[in-house]
Formats: sequence, C-alpha cells, structure tokens
Amino acid sequence: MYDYNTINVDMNEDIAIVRFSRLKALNALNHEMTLELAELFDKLENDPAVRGIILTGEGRAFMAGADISEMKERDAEGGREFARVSNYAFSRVADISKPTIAAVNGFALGGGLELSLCCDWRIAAESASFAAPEVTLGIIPSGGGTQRLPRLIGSGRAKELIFTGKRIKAAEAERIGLVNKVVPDEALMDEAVKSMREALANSAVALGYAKEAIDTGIGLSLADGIKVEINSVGMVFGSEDRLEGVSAFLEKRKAVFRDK
Ligand code: CO8
Repeated sequence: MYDYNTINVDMNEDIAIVRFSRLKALNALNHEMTLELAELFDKLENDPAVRGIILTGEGRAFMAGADISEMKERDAEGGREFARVSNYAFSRVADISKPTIAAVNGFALGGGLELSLCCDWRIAAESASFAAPEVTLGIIPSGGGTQRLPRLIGSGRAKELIFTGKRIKAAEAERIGLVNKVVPDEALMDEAVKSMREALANSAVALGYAKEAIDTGIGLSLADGIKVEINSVGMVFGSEDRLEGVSAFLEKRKAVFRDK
C-alpha cells in the first residue's frame, strides 16, 4: 500500500513511521519525492489503521533541503511552480488531522527544516542540526518557512536564522523553542514513539479537534480563535468518546475510546 521510491513507511502498531530515503543526496527533496509525499499523506489521512505519524530520515540527514540540482534551470515562472507544488505537498503534511512528530535525526536544512515545521512537534537527536540556508543560494524559504518559522519561534529569531543562513545544533534549537526535546541519537525513535503513544492514549476525535482549533486559530485574532474553539467544543461534546471519557472518570475506570 505504501510503496514509494524515495520514502519508506513501516507500521509500529497504529503509528506510521515515514522515512525519507534518498541516501545519495542526504534525502534532498526532489520533484519525485514531493509528489510521493503528497500522495502518501492523502493515503495516511484516509487509512483507519494509522492514528499517528512520525517523520524521520534514513542515514545522516532528516532532509538536506530541496534538491539543488533541480534548481539551476528554473526561471521566475518555474520558481513559482516549484514553490506551489512544494507547498501543496507540505500542506498535506501540515493539514493531516492525525498527530505528527518530526524525529529529526541529522541535517534538517532548508526544506527539511520547513517540513519539520509542518509537524505538530519536533524531537531532535543530539547530533541533529538546523538551518534555513536559502539566502546563501540567492533564494528564500519556499516551503512555508517565512510564515511558519516566525509563528513558532518569533520573528526576531526567525529573521536571524533566515537572514544569516547559519546552522544551529540541536541544543540551541531546543533553547529557542524550535524543538521540544533533544535526546541521545540512539534514543530518538524510542522517544518519538513514546511521545506519540502518550497522545494516542487519548481520544482521536478530541486530538483532531484540538489540532484543528490550534492550527486554525493561530492565524486569527484571539476573539475569532475563541469562536473556533467554542465550535470545536460543541463537536467533541457530540462524540461517543466524550461520553466514554466522562463516564469512565465518574465510574473510576480507564476510558476505552472508540474514536467516534
Ligand atoms: N540538493 C542536492 N544534493 C544535495 C543536497 C541538496 N540540498 N544536499 C546534499 N546533497 C548531496 C551532495 O551534493 C553530495 O552529493 P555527491 O556525493 O554526489 O557530491 C551528497 O549529498 C553528500 O553531501 P556532501 O558531500 O556535501 O556532505 P557533507 O557532509 O560534506 O555536507 C551538507 C553536508 C552540509 C548538508 C551539505 O551537503 C550541504 O550544505 N547541502 C546543501 C544544504 C542546503 O543548502 N539546503 C537548502 C536547499 S534550498 C531549499 O531547501 C529551499 C527550500 C525549498 C522548500 C520546498 C521543498 C521542496
């Protein structure tokens, strides 16, 4: 079902482990991988066996950015098309209703950093590093980085990273709020799975509405965001999971959610 040239997918029970796999180019995102990524996330959204998704890279990199070898021949129209297709794929990742974690194992540069920003949270291996080096190539972030990075770490820190293109280590990424946690390299996947399992122990319906309210509200005024939250509360109150969760608490037993 998940058979791609540039991406491998394994299941850890109900968690899909998505591994970028273009080892010869440090998992640089070429056109083929972009299309495969978009198709994969459409399938993951609709696969009831998948409740959470962890993205990581094979080898030395999470993803060393967009494939630079595909950039030389693009003119202004080609550049716009590249950004449009990239953002289409990255939006499939950002908009999926299920929880996502980026388990950043090595270089997360340019588009790799941007893709990690499309995940709900980021856990990094000690040896991971991050940069937005686009200006060193005479371009700018093209996978939503100029928008998502300042929303996550503030505009001053985002501008410093984007204007200098400098590479920072995992510990610094944690200090500025770019990643939630740094762990020893060998513990990365166990930690990511553990973190995802903590979320998946809860109602998937509630997780989906919480994600939607946060992601929609962040682009709105506080007052409009609260309206989104109020509507989302109405939806979760209509779910079977809410009835089960509240009943289980009152009956002093563990809730068994049916994700409905
Ligand atoms: N594109 C194409 N090939 C790459 C890329 C890349 N981004 N990164 C590494 N490679 C290739 C190298 O060319 C090399 O290939 P070969 O063996 O055939 O010469 C191989 O991977 C191994 O790389 P290095 O020999 O350079 O390995 P080092 O350990 O010496 O260096 C680095 C590793 C520091 C990661 C270095 O390879 C590097 O600086 N790479 C480029 C990083 C970069 O600038 N990335 C940003 C690209 S621009 C971008 O991402 C725009 C955002 C687009 C967002 C939308 C997504 C589509």
